Amino acid sequence: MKIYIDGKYYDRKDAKISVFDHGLLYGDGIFEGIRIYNGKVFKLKEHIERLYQSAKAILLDMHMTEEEMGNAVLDAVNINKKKNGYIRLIVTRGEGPLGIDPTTCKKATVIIIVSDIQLYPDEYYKNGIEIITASSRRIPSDSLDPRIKSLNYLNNIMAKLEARHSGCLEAVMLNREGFVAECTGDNMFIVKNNELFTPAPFHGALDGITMRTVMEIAESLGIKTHEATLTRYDLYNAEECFMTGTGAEIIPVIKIDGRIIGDGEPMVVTKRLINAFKKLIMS
Ligand code: PXG
Repeated sequence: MKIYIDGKYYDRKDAKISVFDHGLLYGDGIFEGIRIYNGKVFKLKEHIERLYQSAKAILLDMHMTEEEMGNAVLDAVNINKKKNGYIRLIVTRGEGPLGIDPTTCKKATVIIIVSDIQLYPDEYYKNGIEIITASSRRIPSDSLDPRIKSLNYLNNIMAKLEARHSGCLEAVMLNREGFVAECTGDNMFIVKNNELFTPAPFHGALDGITMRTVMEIAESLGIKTHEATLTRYDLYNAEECFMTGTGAEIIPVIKIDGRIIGDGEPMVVTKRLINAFKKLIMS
């Protein structure tokens, strides 16, 4: 495995960054998780665009054009000879003195790891997954816009811990008002009257690339989609529920806080979307 750091490639054991990097010291940085399917980088343009929008929002000087960044990602994939896998693209504020002030950092650090990912075991894709609602809430959007894919995941990690302590693999997070935001690393969808509903980003959800892809697929299948305001009641009474993300892809949810969703097994709309998604990524 060859890891890209600031224009050079290193073996895994030599791929190291400074302990004075503000990405480590303060979580000051942004990232993207991207898939490689069948020799192609999936939705590269969308991921690069989101990365640069995150950078703009946190006033991070990228010192590379979007095109150069995209080419660096493609180069890293080629050097690692990966046909199917997962790319972690990270940009930190860079090295600087101790002290939170980001203006003291000289140059952003760019890291590209080309590896593999499987977030959930296969059986969960077939049979569905049980999740809980976490008591840890999403950071309010007026404090940190959820569309920024930042290196600050501690509140999601707290929710993930709650899930693990209840014997589940994932948790739904609510926003400060108690509306459904998203899961710790996935967007959330419900099906009601054969239409799709997902919380709007301003409720505290990342503007997910898989979420947008699923909405496009659904529309092409004649399934109406809505960005909506959802409560736990809506989740419990949904006909179907599933999560989406680059890591998770589409995973059916069959139980939430002990309530069985629909028939308690992956159902027709979710299955149709999973099949169409599989076709798309293999095309
Ligand atoms: N919400 C959050 C908080 C995320 O971190 C998503 C939604 C789904 O967005 P995309 O654009 O990927 O459809 C994410 C993405 C990991 C991992 O290593 C996490 C994500 C993606 C890939 C890997 O846990 N989360």
